[in-house]
Amino acid sequence: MNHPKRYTITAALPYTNGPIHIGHLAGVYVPADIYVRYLRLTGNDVAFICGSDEHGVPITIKAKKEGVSPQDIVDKYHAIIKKSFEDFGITFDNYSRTSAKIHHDTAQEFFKTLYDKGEFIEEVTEQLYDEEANQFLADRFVTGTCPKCGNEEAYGDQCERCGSSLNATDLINPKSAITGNVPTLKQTKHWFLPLDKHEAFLNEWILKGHKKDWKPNVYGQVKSWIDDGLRPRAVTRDLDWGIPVPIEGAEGKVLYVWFDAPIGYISSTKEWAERVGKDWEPYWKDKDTKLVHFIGKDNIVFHCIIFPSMLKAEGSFILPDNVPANEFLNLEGNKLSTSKNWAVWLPDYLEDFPNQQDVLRYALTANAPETKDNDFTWADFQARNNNELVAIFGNFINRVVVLTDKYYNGIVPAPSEFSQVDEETLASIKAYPEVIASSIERYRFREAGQELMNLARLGNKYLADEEPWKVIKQDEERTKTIMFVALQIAAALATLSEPFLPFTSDKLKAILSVNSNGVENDWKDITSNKTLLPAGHNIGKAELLFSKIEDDTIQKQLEKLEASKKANEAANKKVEPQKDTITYDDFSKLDLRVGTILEAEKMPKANKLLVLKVDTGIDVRTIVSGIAESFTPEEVVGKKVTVLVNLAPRVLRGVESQGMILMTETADGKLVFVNPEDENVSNGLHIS
Ligand code: B3M
Ligand code: ZN
Repeated sequence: MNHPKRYTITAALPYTNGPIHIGHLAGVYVPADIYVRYLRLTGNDVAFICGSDEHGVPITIKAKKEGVSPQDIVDKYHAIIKKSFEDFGITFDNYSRTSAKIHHDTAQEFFKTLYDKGEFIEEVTEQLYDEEANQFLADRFVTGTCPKCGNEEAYGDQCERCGSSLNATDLINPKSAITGNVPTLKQTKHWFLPLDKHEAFLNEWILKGHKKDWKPNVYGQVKSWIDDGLRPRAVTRDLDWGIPVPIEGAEGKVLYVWFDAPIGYISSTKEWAERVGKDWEPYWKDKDTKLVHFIGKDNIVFHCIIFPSMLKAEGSFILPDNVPANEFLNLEGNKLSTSKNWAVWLPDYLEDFPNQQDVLRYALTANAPETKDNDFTWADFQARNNNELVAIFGNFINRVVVLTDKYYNGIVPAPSEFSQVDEETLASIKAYPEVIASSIERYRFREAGQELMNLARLGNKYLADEEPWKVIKQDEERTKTIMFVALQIAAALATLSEPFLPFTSDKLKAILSVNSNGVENDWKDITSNKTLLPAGHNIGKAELLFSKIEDDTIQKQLEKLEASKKANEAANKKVEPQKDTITYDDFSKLDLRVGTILEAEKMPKANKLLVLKVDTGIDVRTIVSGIAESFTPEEVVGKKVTVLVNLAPRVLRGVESQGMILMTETADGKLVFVNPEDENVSNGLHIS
């Protein structure tokens, strides 16, 4: 394999509005760290760059919610995120933050360069404005219906359902995220990056260029955006949190967070270079440097279209060689969500599973959402640990080390003649670096991780077939050969596991006295003719690499999830204010009766409606009810319900509805028949 020696590897800058969770890890940081560790191990010059993304609307919203300043929020989460990455073993060369001076300077300078080159369009346009909050609304300050896919919860910068990149004014029925009000339009001046002007270049570079080897999910998204036609995009905002726009006439305006954040990769590289006494420029400007961005799928447009257009417009930078974006990880069947607290948070994991970073790394890699969304379950986590790490990898190492200690006092025995199986086994070891490397270089980390486990499987099978514990009784020489071969597999695992299981790799190297005592192995040595653990080498004592995870540990995690979900639902439940007072006469106008549902069927072509036949005691009548998303027809037949029988009839989809069934809803939005005793309904919920 012939690759350039210098790599700039970036991992998406996490927003500092919450801690890191397993979705971030699986999508971005674990694969990036595997890739980087592999590159370092194979002798490359790597800058692994990250930092906190401290601007943008989510941070201001979080600050408002908690009644503190945005600076308080970013300081708090920057510290938490940075520490948890370190503790988890993500080996960034530099972890910066976008509030750093070096970043403000770099981003402003970048803007200024494009401005001076005439790369922006300056335009006064009408933007959404919240009169009550006295503020322009862009990005996550506004939600509404996506014009492309109809998602009613699209944001002013992006629809998370279909991935479209949007302008706030594209949204149908926009609503302010601050007050809930319908925004008005107000004129304001902004600077736009004319993406349409870069369409030809993007077409050439990505679609006609060599980017066919990009992951199909990435290539496909980019192609559809380009095919749809690109439009100018504002790169400034009317906000008070962010990097001031560095030109005259832009007072009170800041750079759009997605303009400054990717420049954060550059400023973080500068910060690193200054610290270690290097020149940053080759990492961003030498065309032999390979630039790779690790991101999640919601960031594709920014890394494949907008940032490259910015870099191209600036003129002196290289462009990414690849953007291996992952799909999303779900948790126990539901979308991970910071705001809904549906997540496994990294700081919590590190506390609940001390010294078990590699178990999570392994489970997330084995289940990585590389080609489609995937689900993390605690049951799978337990199975990966118990059935693979403990039963295969750990078991093999333990047997080899214990037997070596027992038979030879920890000294690697000298082999005599190799059998055919021995020769084949030694040859297979040599093939693994290439096999694993090839998967890693194609960004197939699940496959790579499984190949590593296959090497441990090979070791286990070898021992099980050769049975040194039996052979020792008849043939001491043969036993030495078997143990020698098994020890070579163990040594290969110590080195090859480093990208995937770095803590285990260190432990195993210590056990085998590798990279000390004169034995030094790197990735390439495994393929070479070098003996990884020579006869006479003294290894250390056995130590458990992994331990079994019991059912009650898993049960605790499941309970924790359930509890945090319930707490969050209760906290987010909006109790509507009381309506205007009515008189008894008003009330007595309502004719409420007990009824029984006799028949139910779905209203054709309507997702929400059921057509019911209800026995009200007075008569049997038809009632159309909007409950089809909460009940199947079969579930409601026979149910006793409260019916408002004197509501004026209404025709719905051609069917006359003669009354209304009273319903309420549970905390998670499911409708139920009125029954205050139902444990899922809480105080203050509306009956309607
Ligand atoms: N902070 C978005 C995110 O966390 C954003 C990434 C920036 S990378 C330059 O999804
Ligand atoms: Zn959409």
